[in-house]
Amino acid sequence: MKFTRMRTLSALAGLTVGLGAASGVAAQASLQDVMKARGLTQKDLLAAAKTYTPTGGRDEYIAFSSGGQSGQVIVYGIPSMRILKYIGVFTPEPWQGYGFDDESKAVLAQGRINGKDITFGDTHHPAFSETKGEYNGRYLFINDKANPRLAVIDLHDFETKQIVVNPFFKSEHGGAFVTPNTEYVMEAAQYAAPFGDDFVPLEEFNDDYRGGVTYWKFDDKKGKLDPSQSFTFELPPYSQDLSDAGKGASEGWGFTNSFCSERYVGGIERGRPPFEAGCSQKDTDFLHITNWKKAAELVKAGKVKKVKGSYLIPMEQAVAEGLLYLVPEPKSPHGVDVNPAGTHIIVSGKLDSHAWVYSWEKIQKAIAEGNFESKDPYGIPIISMKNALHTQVQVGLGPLHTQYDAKECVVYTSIYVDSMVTKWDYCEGKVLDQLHIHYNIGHLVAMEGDSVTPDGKYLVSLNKLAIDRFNPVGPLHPQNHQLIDISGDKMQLLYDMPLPLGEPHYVVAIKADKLKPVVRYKSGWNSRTDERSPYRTRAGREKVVREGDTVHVYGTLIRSHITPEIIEVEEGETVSLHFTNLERAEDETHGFALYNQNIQLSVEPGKTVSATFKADKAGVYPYYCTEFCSALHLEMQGYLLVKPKGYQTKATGMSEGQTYTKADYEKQVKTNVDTQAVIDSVVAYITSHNYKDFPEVVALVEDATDQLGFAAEAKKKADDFAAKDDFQNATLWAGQHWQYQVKTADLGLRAKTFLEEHGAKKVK
Ligand code: K7E
Ligand code: CUA
Repeated sequence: MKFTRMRTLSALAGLTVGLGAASGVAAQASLQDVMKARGLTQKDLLAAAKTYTPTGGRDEYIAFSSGGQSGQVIVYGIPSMRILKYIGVFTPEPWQGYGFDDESKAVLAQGRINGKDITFGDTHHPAFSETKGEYNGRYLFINDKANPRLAVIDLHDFETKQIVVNPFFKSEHGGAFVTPNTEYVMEAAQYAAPFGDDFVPLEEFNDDYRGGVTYWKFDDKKGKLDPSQSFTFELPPYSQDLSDAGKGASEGWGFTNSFCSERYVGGIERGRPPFEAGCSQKDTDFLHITNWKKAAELVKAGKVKKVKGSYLIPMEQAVAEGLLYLVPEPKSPHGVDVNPAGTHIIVSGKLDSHAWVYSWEKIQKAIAEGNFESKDPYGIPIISMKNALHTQVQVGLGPLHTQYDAKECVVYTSIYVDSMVTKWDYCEGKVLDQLHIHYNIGHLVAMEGDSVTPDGKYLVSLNKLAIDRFNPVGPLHPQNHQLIDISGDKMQLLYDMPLPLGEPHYVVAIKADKLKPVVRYKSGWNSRTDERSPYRTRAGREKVVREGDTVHVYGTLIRSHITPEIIEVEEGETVSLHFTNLERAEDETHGFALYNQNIQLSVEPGKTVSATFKADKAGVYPYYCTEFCSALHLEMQGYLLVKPKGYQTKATGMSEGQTYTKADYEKQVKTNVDTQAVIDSVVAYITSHNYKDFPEVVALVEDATDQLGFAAEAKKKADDFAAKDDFQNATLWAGQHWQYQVKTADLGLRAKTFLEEHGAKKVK
């Protein structure tokens, strides 16, 4: 784009740019020279060739990483590991205007808890919406561990549309995990707490503190979670952990780990041994197995009561209806991962060196036969381990999470303490390969690894520590995601990517061609509610409307002006700004920043956004566009004048900094005539080609036509003033005419370049 702009300006100035003369072929270093100078090996070059993506290139997979306590989602490409976007989710993000415009503030306000704004989140597990167990590329869900919430991100524009607050939990970890047709999104509690908001002493932990798992109903048409149709299983205070939804053979069921089933409550200050001692005494904890399909039927049949406006299935009812079972699992387990066919479930215990493979067939058999070894203190039936286990495999010290390969039976497990990835076969129970990781791997992700048809190919290791891998940047280190090639028998480490947002826990990766994001909004669009904004404004219809105490400004943004350029209000009035971006061209976003009001808007093509604030102090408040959108971007500016109450204007007219003569006017007219010739030649090129076959070019041409329309109006004003011998105004309007011409030419040249680069054909 910069290049195109330069060409525009040089073309307009009638300059010829000499290329080639200075480019020295002789100065080119050979591959060997570069390898020597940088100390690279053949192996490094091979790794580089597998990740390097030339300019303009695209990635095969798009990864969505949790941003941890940054409360955001990080989007990057695989295998290039280039970061593409941070999506504001639970945390304001000024570049996107997230948390700064009225529309997104309303989304963040959905995440209030007991009337308090919570402006961060601890995001852990992103999950794609699915159809028949395949990622469908439409939505992404992500949880907040610190304040039990879930968010919905719409992948048609990569924006957060909804936040829901769990009505019962005070902490959660086992979300977001979706059922195979996105019927429900699982969200399991973590640290047990009373379901109510009142104080309950810790002495009553066993009786009144509770865990649970919520199945949030997802309305696919609306793209929203529906709290009124969601239900929660009450569970014992066992510190539920990660979850996974059953699929294939186990579709209809959900699996949730737990730790501290000892129900130990620490309190060093009360003279008690700490949590960590009491929470790791038993050799086993419990895998919770919940039947969501049957639970949904009970809800539908009106057999489940609502508490705090949401369906709650008490443990007693769940046991009586056969919806809830427990299976012992290794001490302090972490990950629970269902295989693509839904026949096996792999659980890893942080304090064990084994991964445990459970057989769904065996579990089902035990349930069908009522074959239980005992009941837990809350009356939940326990299936014995030997009646549920397929095999256990020694994979390394501190196994955490498991990902499935495209090859049957092959899996990759992260080994936290040993800092490695173990590749193993869960059908036969044998280790295949091990690769060292720097350092302390947490989650890992294979391409489409949670779907029913994983792709394998690449693995990304999400390391807990980076230590010495990058240039030091102070005591707080970047995160390190390591890219691993898993296409062969041996895993090969390809690349270290530092991530300056923390701490990412989990990533999911989808085939890039499954995503079909829009490049512009329908005109006048409220992107957060996905409907036309009542404040949308068309070109020439800008207006200021006073309603009671509020001044509504219906404005527009287009290269290179903000309309209105001057906004006048009185001290004490509430101002509600509404801006619509009139552009259609790809990537023509305008920003809007206003002095001293904490306002920064991002207005992408077609979007309408609002910002409401109280003009409580008289003064002068400049505003401007924050995206470098055009050559006259710096001139995309204006003033908000907040006048003292009862201020009387002493009208004397503006004094101009410069006066213009007939000669100035004629000089400008000559420039305009020359510029028009450039535009005409560009238009001739475009219209003589099949530009209508390229939607990108059609958008540019539409924008150019708008600008030409404005140009004609400006020219008429210039002509009229010239006819009256008012060369001051005539020169200024002729100058404005030229401004519109420049923008038209800029758009035209972008369109022409696009056509040249995409092999457009000549038409007769
Ligand atoms: Cu292992 Cu929250 Cu899934 Cu961190 S979590 S590692
Ligand atoms: Cu619009 Cu800069």
